[in-house]
Amino acid sequence: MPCISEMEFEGIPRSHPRYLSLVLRERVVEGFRRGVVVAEGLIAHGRGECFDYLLGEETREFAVEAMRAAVAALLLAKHPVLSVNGNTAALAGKAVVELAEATGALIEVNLFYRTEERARRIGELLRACGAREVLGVDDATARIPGLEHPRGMTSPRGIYSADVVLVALEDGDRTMALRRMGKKVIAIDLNPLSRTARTADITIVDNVVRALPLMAKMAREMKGLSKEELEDILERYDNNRVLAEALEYIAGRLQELSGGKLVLEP
Ligand code: PTJ
Repeated sequence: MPCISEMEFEGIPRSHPRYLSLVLRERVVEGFRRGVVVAEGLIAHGRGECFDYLLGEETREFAVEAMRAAVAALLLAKHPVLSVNGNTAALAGKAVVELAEATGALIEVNLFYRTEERARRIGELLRACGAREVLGVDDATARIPGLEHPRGMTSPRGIYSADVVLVALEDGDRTMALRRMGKKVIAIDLNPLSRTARTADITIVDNVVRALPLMAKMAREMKGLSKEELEDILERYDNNRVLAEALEYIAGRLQELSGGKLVLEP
């Protein structure tokens, strides 16, 4: 079974003005057909599409700033882990593997709607995308305190003992539980208002399909920086300001598109 994020989807004309958006839908639907993405993941994708529209479907400066801080945190970490769910595996499996290789992070399948069968399928998909080791498939024996049900299960070698965890399309409750465990949490979430976005230490308001490959490239470049330089990037970073800039950007864009008809209080 091929890596979904590297598949070509015949039947979508390249000339279509929404070609990329249609390809992303096909990736999620293919993931659904393979038992990688849950039905709820299709809804989550639609919500993401809506926020991506508001961002103009491009990576903005506030996201780049958050990515730099995130890469610095991953490179400084003793035990960094990339948490992968069904949607992320289908949309950007290859880029997850590239980021793991560039930062030395481990990859763990960590699911909100966990079943052992789906974890296994996601593990297989990530291996098809080039991952050498995938945690959380048959070793999710440790529970995140405060999270009942299978959604709380993690690998003792992975998220459970990690100091820095990157999550994408994550649930706010689990993000909070990871923070309570003392971990630094990096979130990729198109919605700057979500509980995850507002709880994480570093929030990248961007699409995983753009953010993850760009972060892998940044990591390869930033590897040459000293520990002090990386620490300096982290110290200067302010997540509240970055989130405010994301909202300001969306509001400004709506204002512009409405021809200045929206009244924004100063
Ligand atoms: O595979 P599982 O079992 O772990 O389940 C995964 C889903 C996504 C179904 C689960 O985590 C979920 O229900 O997530 P939520 O609560 O819908 O949150 C998803 C968040 O990700 C929302 O804020 C979306 O706007 C955002 N989002 C959706 N698509 C993307 C995205 N963020 C970045 N890139 C996207 N492509």
